[in-house]
Amino acid sequence: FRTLTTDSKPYYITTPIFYPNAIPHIGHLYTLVIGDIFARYQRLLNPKTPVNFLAGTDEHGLKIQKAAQLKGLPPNEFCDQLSAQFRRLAEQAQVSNTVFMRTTQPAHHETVESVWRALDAKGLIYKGDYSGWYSITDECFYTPAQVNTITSTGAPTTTSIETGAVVEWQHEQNYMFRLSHFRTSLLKHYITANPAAIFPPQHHAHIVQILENEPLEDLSVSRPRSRLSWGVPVPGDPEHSIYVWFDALLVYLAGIGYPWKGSSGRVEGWPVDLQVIGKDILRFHAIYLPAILQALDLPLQKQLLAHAHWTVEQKKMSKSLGNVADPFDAIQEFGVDIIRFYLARVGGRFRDDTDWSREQLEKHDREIQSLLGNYFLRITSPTIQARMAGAQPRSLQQIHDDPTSPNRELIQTQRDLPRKVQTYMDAMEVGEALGAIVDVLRLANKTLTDIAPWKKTTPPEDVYACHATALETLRVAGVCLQPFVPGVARRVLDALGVPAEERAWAWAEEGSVDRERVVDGERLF
Ligand code: ME8
Repeated sequence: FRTLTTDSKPYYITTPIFYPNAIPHIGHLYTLVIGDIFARYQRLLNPKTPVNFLAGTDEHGLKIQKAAQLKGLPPNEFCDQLSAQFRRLAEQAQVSNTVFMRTTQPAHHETVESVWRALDAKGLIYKGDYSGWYSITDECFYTPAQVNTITSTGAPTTTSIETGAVVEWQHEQNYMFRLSHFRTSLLKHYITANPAAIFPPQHHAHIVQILENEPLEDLSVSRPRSRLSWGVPVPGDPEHSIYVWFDALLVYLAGIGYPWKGSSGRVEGWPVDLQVIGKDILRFHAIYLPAILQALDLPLQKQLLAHAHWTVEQKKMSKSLGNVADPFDAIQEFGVDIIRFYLARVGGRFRDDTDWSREQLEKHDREIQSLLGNYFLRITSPTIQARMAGAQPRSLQQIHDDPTSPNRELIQTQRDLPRKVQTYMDAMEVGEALGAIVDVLRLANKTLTDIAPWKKTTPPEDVYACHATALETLRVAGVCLQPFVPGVARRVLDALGVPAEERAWAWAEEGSVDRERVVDGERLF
């Protein structure tokens, strides 16, 4: 197992901070859950290293300003109401974030000002004339090459080719960040220093291709106050507000108290070890943020995981389109563990968009209930207890070493499971990791059916061996399931009487079940 390195910095993991322009949907829940799986996994793997886990809401900008106006509310009240929904979602989904940042918090505001001043002092911010196509939905400028104008339905509309969002031509005086200075150093980072920085690899290749082939233009980082009143004022020039993305990306620094430095002289808790984002915001996290970090002489994020999207009828689920599935309803109806299981199992490959499907959700509900819940009930039934009476106790090793034992394959597979899951998790293959656990449970169910310990003709010794193997399978699976379905995993381990201090990852291999402590007939779901 991986042990502590000399770098005793807390593990730092982040999700995006979401726009509270509407209530959250399944896509937001999914990102939170994926982040949480990694956070919980890290805590189990290295129990001595604290995990900082940031989530939050991105509250400035035109999109929020406009949405609040439509509701007839002052933007701060509007944000208070909706931000609370994102926080409630994280709580209901048992997401173990340690901090929930709102960009309207004074602490965040201070970080943004301080970064602005630092970049300004280095001559990396200048005032210039800027024109381009702005999308309020996407909160970014597009170049003429990135948009399309359609005239078929009367008035011409211009939209972003990438997202389909409507754009408007803007010409104004803005502050610019010298992003163009960082093209070579970013390329060097992605090609030589950290060639696996972005996962899945297709996104890494895409970013390298952009940096190699497209001109990296300076970034407009402010808007005239007359257009954008809901934002952090530019230090020293209150006629301008800071661009919402520049503000938002700094939340990852604000979340660990930047610019505060510890006794080492380093920014404590930096860098981020893992950023989970959707592929829609890759450019901001893979180009803009790293450039700002290089400008600040800070180390870059170690790893970016850019996942694909949940779709409805092949269209991206989005607040702007309104084609959303309600995560609160889903949790209410199926229970949090089933939803987490479905999101991780189906969405754990990160590469392809997936249609949200009630039918698939129900299928996965049945799968885990049967493989885990029913299995536990079957193995701890009074019939089996009675059928074991008088059997000579044997250790798992003895059961395994018996060449005729029908439990051998299961024992071996279950022993290999923690390492297998770890290998997948370290490669960020969350779907495969969970799949490996499901495979062991499937084999366990098959083994149980083959041995049929409830049959009168099965000798008590065989019932005992089958029962002992099953309890151990459940224990190992229970430990390994903790990051994914924390509630069910806790109930499995509680029912097996596994002490709290024996649930860390290393115990999956080292521990054992104390039969005296097992509570029979528990319902796990
Ligand atoms: O972009 N499928 O906020 P946002 C999967 N505030 N994930 C989805 C999704 C879908 N259909 N829809 C949204 C912003 N997401 C900025 C981020 S970070 C400094 C600022 C998830 O509310 C996914 O993680 O539009 C995506 O990247 C994020 O929500 C966008 O949320």
